[in-house]
Amino acid sequence: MPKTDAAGRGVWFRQSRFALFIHWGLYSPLAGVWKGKVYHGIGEWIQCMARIPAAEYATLAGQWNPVDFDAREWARVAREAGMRYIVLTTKHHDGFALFKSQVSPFNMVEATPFGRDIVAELAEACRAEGLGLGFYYSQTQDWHEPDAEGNHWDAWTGPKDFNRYLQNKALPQIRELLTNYGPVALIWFDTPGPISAEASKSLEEMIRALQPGCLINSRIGNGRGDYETLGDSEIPHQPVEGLWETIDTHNDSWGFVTHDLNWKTPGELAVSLVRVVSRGGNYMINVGPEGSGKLPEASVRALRQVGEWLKGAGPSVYGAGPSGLPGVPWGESTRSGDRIFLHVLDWPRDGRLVLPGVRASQPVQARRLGGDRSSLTVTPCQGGLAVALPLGRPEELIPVIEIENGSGLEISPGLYLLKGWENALEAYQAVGSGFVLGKASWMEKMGEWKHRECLEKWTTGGQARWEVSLVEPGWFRLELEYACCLESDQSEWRMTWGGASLLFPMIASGNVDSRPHGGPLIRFRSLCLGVVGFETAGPQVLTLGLEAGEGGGVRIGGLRLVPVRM
Ligand code: H79
Repeated sequence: MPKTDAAGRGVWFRQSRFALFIHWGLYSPLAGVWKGKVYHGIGEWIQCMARIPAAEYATLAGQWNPVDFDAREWARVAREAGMRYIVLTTKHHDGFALFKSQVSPFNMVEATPFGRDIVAELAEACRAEGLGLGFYYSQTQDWHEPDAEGNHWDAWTGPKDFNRYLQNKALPQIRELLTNYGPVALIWFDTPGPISAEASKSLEEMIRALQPGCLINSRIGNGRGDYETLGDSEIPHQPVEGLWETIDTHNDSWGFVTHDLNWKTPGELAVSLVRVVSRGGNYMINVGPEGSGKLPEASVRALRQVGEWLKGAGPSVYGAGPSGLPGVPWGESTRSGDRIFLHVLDWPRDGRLVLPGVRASQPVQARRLGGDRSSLTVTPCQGGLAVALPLGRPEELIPVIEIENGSGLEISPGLYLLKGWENALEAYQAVGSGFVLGKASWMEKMGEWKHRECLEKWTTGGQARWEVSLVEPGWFRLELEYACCLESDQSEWRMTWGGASLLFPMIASGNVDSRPHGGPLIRFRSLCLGVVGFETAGPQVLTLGLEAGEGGGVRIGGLRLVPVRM
């Protein structure tokens, strides 16, 4: 069910679009290492991965003195990145509170030599920098508390009573957070797990009573909350209704670990931001400050460059949403009021940017956003409109073209193939029977989720069709993106496209059903099916069907049509 924001709390949220998530806690100084052993999973899970008893873990607080902590610096980095709010882990699953709490002495002020209230300082810094302030609070898991969920390695004795933990710690601590630090933009819950409907309700009621304007994310559990948090790092293919966000992290871990250098580039961050906004959501990117409080240099550099880009590109992001234009292989598009923004991720080599399925009922005004503002020529072409661009790609993270009078465009929705570009046909765009549209989710290392929509649960005779419109004739190499379990190795499939009909065997892709830690591993790969020319522009159908063999272990991620010269 979409979160419709009937109460109107989400207006600022929709406008904001871009946020900073901060994971910082007792796990940060450990940086993924416990007693000399490196734990490869997400850093904030080290207590669980290393099965550190709660009492022993608690002694870390006595040694944590993060002398480089500077809330104002964190807030400044966020503001300069063009972000509009910050969400801090005030208490993660380990149960350690970064704020002064009467409820539990396991907190920054009482348990560390540092003795400062991190939340108070960040609240002050956010006010000074004009940012919204949000609090992550792990409501179900608390590995410090025998009554809460999550800690299955300590030999707690006595019956567990979740309600006792809820009444004695979670609710009173959230009350402190909503009472002591001024206006709170949002409370961010996580891993609802087995939380009962009554518990979710009591959390929500308390928040509403204390700060009626405070937003609540959907991980409060039981269908509650003002906005939907999608799966970690999950970006949907299509526009999603209502208020929602994608969360992501700058590398693979959330909390700081020394052995994770898999930083996303500034360009990749900007692309993810644009993809999320073009589907109607907010993008919240996480950084994990070091144990000392210092932000990783790579994160600061990357965020700064995104911020530079947003100085010009801001109107295409803040308050913007889906454009309604058909998908294109060269980029993404957003809309804000009457303005349509084209994010040119791949700059056309021939200087022709084709908008398929679009006709203009009046002259179209196009220019570069944040560029030299000179007009770009827009002309009708076969199957759509063409914007004439200079041959050289502007030096920006993502060049943006602005169309001022978007309401003058007549749009024919559909699935268009553009000559000369790598076109993707996604799973969700297929119609047919004998399969279901599902989602594969797995963790590659430990704790970092990967998601892929796919056509799965195939039965013999099942057939998926992609009905496309070819804008101009052209030659393509067809690649199949798929994952295949051993049991479906050599199952027989048929692909028909552009006059070709090809019977081929599926090849096991190396999935692993289950691993001791981290569940199954699903491996998508691509299989080249052949090179075929499409002779005529206009409607075309590509079909993929299971002819014989066991298809239950096959997941079809989609098709790619890679342009070739023949
Ligand atoms: O706060 C971040 C994560 O710590 C939290 N949500 C984001 C925002 C999160 N909670 N759970 N998970 C993410 C996924 C959990 C992965 C695990 Fe595991 C798989 C936990 C237990 C099995 C990997 C393997 C980590 C520990 C063992």
